[in-house]
Amino acid sequence: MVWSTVWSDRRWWRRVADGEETVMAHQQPEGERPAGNGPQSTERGFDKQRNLDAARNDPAGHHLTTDQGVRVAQTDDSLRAGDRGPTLLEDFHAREKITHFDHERIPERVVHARGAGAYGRFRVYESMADVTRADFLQDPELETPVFVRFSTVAGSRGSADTVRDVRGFATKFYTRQGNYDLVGNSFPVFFIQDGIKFPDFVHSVKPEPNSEMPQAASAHDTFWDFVSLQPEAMHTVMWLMSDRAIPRSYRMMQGFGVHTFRFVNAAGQGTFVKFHWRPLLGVHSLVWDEAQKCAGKDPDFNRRDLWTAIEHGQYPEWELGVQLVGEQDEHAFDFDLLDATKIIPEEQVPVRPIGRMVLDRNPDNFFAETEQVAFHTANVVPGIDFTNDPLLQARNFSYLDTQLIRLGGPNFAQLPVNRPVARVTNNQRDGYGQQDVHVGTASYTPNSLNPGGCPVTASPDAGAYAHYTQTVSGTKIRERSPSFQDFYSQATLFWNSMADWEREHIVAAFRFELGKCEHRHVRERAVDRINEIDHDLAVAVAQGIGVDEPTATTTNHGRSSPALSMANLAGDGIGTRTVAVLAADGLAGGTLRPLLDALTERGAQPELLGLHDGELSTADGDTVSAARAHTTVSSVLYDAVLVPDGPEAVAAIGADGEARHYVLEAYKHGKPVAGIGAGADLVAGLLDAALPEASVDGAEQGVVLIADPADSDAWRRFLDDFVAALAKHRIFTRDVDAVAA
Ligand code: HDE
Repeated sequence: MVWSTVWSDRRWWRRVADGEETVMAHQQPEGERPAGNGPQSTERGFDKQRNLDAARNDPAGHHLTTDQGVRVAQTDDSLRAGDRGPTLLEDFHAREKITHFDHERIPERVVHARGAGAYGRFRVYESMADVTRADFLQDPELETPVFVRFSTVAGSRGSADTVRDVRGFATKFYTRQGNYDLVGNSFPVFFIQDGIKFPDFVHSVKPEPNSEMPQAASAHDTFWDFVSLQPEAMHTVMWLMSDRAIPRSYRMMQGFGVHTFRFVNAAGQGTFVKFHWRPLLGVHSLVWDEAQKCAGKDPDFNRRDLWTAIEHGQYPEWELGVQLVGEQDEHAFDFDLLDATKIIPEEQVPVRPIGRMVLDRNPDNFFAETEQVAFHTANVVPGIDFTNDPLLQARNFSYLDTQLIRLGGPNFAQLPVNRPVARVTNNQRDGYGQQDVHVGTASYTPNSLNPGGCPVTASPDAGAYAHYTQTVSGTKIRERSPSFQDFYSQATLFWNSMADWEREHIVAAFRFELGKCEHRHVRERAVDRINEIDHDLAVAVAQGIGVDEPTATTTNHGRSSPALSMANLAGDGIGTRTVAVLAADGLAGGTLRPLLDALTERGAQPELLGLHDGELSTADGDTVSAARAHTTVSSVLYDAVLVPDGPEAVAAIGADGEARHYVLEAYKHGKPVAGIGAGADLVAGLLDAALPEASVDGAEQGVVLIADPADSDAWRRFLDDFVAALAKHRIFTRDVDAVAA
């Protein structure tokens, strides 16, 4: 099926199947477009997809050829002297095919190696001209194409998605003034203050160099050794120990620019700015036991989730927000705006929503697009500038440098995914893989040989980048500013802002991670550092990892910031939540169909998991198709589990250990569990047996049961309760420790 992009009635781009509508509303008629790789514009936007079309290679209707375009008659046997004889050097096709294969791999990213990307569009709500002259932030009617790459940080390219880690959230805006890259993370803060520490930090979290273990994990000695010796890390360590580090979905994750950047308006006036992405689906995470199991059951869990949602037309959306601080207020905070280990609490400077992004197209080719995309913090457009944050300054060096080795030379900006939609003309020449055929004799400025001396420089009024004017003076010094020396206040602020269940998960995470450290002194030092954040937290951690409780009492400042708690960021819809509906022959089709319809109508995705794949017979003599057999998936891959009615089916489900495990494991992970008729009896029986001491049912506990589905009032209540439980995402008030699952 061919997909194209149309203007939807919600004023967002969406793709529809071929045949319904194939014209892209923003496409400009062929003749009106400038030649070359220049802007393919309309009044309202620039078409990156058209820009990519030139590079797309679709085999449909074509013969197999060599790289030279010569058609190939046979590709299964090499050319040889006699059918049992030696292979001939003359076989140019075999040599070319194998040589190309030998060179297929490029170095993976030194960090953020594992990622998933998608294309989409961004649009500002209203002109931001008062603070920035950035063209893509002026006109609410203008939409700017984007490519976003989400990633984990520590793991290799083939590592699992659901590890405990920061997530990258890098956005390339293909603006008509050139590419702007907002290379952010899922946490608003970073582990270190100065980029010179980045190699040390990354070496500590990567697998230990002697054994190359553990993969994609911070739960080992070198990480905890480093962060406990480098206490500026402790604020971000708190985020890492929280559920923020195991997102349910990239689509349910916040993103942050982290550094303080600078907006500059047409008058040259600067405003400090912090960037925030907020997912419209709310912010949700996995629980740690589930995350570890997902890593085995589906190592592609987050990547698949993004891909599938986009393929199903459930396009993820984020709102872009900014915190703006006038230059006069640079020193109005009890932390330094240039310190990337600090947030600006939202209660102090609210986040102003300024626009929205939707991701609506998967890449055609992972390597060409997601792997070869090259982000760079220094890819800025007029109106966006840097600050002296020493982490940002180092990044402005590192990202260009790293692409040179990763993508093999200086022409990576010409790769289709990296190519700006803005016209590129300059005197940079040659190099490996040069794609452009530069015309003319003069490749220098100034020149009098090219017509008009082109390419000629532009004035800021004609769209040229103008660096923010700033007086800089100082003594050459290798020293950290005293304003960077408070390492614990905001770590405490984070801890104080957590809901009870978030705190429990943080304590458990610390115990798990430090419990993996072999060196006792590393555990002890980490507890000392935690003690600086909160004494009770340090005591709780120490008790779990077999070290002495810290004796030094520290004082918690008692401040909190509600915006930091995921409990306040849940949202209220059930869009794209997945429900595992266990099924077997003999299930009651009469109640099943309206249930599936009701959930689907509300945007959820119920899936019938049969005890066997294929057609299942219903009690009323009909058949329904299982989406797949329950043995091929697992409860950890779903947001809720439901057992439908039908005594024969329920008996079979109850007799199947793996099916029973679905119910108990979902309960343990805080997920809604539901049952209808005989299915309700099964769910209640399983939970009673697992937790004989506790009263576990009740819709407020996310256990939603209906005895008689024929009772229409009860049915309505059942549906409402189940939907409400799904919207909560997880019910963390349950006492689940005793559940063996
Ligand atoms: Fe990165 N980082 N980083 N980083 N980073 C890279 O660039 C680096 C930092 C982030 O999907 C590398 O192309 C230094 C903070 C993302 O392609 C490399 C420092 C934040 C991605 C690099 C930092 C990030 C990267 C590796 C400390 C959040 C993935 C491959 C000064 C604001 C981009 C590459 C993608 C990737 C260097 C710190 C985010 C080596 C030196 C802080 C999302 O250049």
